[in-house]
Amino acid sequence: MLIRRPHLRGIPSSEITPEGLYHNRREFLKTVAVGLAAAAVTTILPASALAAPAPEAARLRGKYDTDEKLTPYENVTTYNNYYEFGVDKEDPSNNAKNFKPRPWTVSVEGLVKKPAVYALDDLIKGFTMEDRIYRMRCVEAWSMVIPWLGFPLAALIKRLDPLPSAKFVEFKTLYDPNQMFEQKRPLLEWPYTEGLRMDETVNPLTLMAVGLYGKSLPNQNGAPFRLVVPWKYGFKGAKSVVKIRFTDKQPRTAWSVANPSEYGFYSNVNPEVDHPRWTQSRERRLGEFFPRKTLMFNGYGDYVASMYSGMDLKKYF
Ligand SMILES: Nc1nc2c(c(=O)[nH]1)N[C@H]1C(S)=C(S)[C@@H](COP(=O)(O)O)O[C@H]1N2
Ligand SMILES: [Mo]
Repeated sequence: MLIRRPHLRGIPSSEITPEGLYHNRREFLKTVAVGLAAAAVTTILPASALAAPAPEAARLRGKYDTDEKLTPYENVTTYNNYYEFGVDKEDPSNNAKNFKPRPWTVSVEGLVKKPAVYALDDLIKGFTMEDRIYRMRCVEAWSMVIPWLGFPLAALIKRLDPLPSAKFVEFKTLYDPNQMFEQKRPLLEWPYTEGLRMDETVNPLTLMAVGLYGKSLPNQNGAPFRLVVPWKYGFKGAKSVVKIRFTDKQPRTAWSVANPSEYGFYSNVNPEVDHPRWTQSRERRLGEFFPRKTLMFNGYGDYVASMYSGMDLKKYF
């Protein structure tokens, strides 16, 4: 199986390999090499990830990429929300080390013409992996810039062929309390569940990511397969997805079930709708001192605002 991956576009090598990260990258390459040899993975990790980054001159940022400075790999992979592995930011990187993202199956269910339990590699076979540099905004008012590696969810939706009656898609994370110890207590309704309206799933910004920084996803970032929706608060991006269900009803979602007055279904980044306990008008970019102004739809309004025209976004928050 061959997946073509364009080189990381527009990323100065100083950002790909920030000082102090060089070692990490070497460690990573070793891990990948070992993983490939040991498991004979029918790789979702493109062979090119093993090679050195492409020459500077060959890189161009794509239409959807932000040209803001990347958040260092170190921060992206050690400052995480993944409650299954602990509630502190550094917990997931420490506690997900032994998580097994292979072999992996995804159950496709509901109002769709091709329901089945798919091996992940079959599910995404032939899709071109793209680098997409997105601003990501957490509901807790911090943000990062992450170079994701993935493919538009629209491609998968098309492949699975939903019935006309399907209006929403639900995504569920793995439920495995033996690997995910926090699932032994009722922190959230497990498994972690998220959902999108059908038009949101096929918006060209919406990705299923299998990697970041040109490498396969670290466990703490949702290996092997997670949702990325850059105009919404980070919690919409369900990690380690094992179930995709097409439905005619708006799905229950983990955070709105936990606290419906604080977290809605839409969760579009909106500086004008404050969280009941803090402002959403500002954010702290990881690695920066002064707060930034939060942008409507996290700055992606040109691509997404029309999906919500006529909706009262204070009501549908
Ligand atoms: N299964 C699962 N997915 C999850 C979460 C979680 O706790 N469990 N946290 C969410 C939140 S609040 C954020 S901000 C993003 C963080 O993604 P990152 O750690 O890759 O930056 O993951 C989201 N996806
Ligand atoms: Mo978040």
